[in-house]
Amino acid sequence: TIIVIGSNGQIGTELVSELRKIYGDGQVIACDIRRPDYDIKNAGPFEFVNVLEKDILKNIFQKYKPTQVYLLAALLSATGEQNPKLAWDLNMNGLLNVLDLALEYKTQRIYWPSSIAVFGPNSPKDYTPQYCVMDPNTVYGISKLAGERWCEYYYQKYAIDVRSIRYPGLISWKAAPGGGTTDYAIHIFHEALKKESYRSFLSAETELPMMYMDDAIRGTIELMDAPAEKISIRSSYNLTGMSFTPEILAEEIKKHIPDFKLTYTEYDQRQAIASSWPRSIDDGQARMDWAWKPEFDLAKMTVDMFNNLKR
Ligand code: VAH
Repeated sequence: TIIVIGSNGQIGTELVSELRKIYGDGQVIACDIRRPDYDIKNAGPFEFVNVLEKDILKNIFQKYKPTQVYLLAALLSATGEQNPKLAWDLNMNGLLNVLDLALEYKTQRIYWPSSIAVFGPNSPKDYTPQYCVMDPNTVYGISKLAGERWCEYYYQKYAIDVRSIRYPGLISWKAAPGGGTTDYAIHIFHEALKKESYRSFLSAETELPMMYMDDAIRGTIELMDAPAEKISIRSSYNLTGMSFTPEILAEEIKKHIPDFKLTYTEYDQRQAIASSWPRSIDDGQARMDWAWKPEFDLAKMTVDMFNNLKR
């Protein structure tokens, strides 16, 4: 069996349904602190799990003896800054609880997401490499950088097969985003359809690495399916789909909604977070090790978003 902790989140929702298509509903246990808000009659097995309650988590490992564990539960960049100690506690101790139990129950593979948030003001901004200066200045970024170090430590010390991807901003239409700095790129599509306008909390020229969720889910599963000997990175793989600014995204949206108007809010604290992150990412190592290749560019993503949101 496979357990997905944080199954209700933006990534978890789609990862659970994709894994269930591959392994069967009964083999994928969705775990979260609350039930999914979509209709749960046709959902597969669900367990209430708070990743900080190690005894409850241990019962889940004992009950299912999972072959794979995906730990997606976390506070993201913007919400993390509102609640720094909870963000550190959840993001860090949640990971350590899972790593310890995975070791105890000999889980074959563990997946834990990192983020481009591990890079900071002094990291190279363009085509940020796999290895470079990393001085994250959000609690979320600090916890993801420390988490990468723990993953590599457990791999080297205990040969635990933990794998990770530094996700860029992820855009999707199925589940709501989780309070990140890149969420503007999701809200803009909903607002464009509702009122042909959007007020962006990031400035016009704020370029960020982004990826369509279809690519992120496929990339995650391709990484997890790759033979262990192909994996040369045990901290976390750089991965990206594209980079764009709010202005560039608005131009693409106007190809579908010609009267769309993009305006900008007063200064928002998420601007400082976005300005500390790279403009683009070099994901050459993932391309070399496990043949990573994105399939959605900005035009194709925009078409797919509108096709699905307009239904
Ligand atoms: C966030 N969506 O904004 C997440 C992600 C790189 C961005 O980590 O916090």
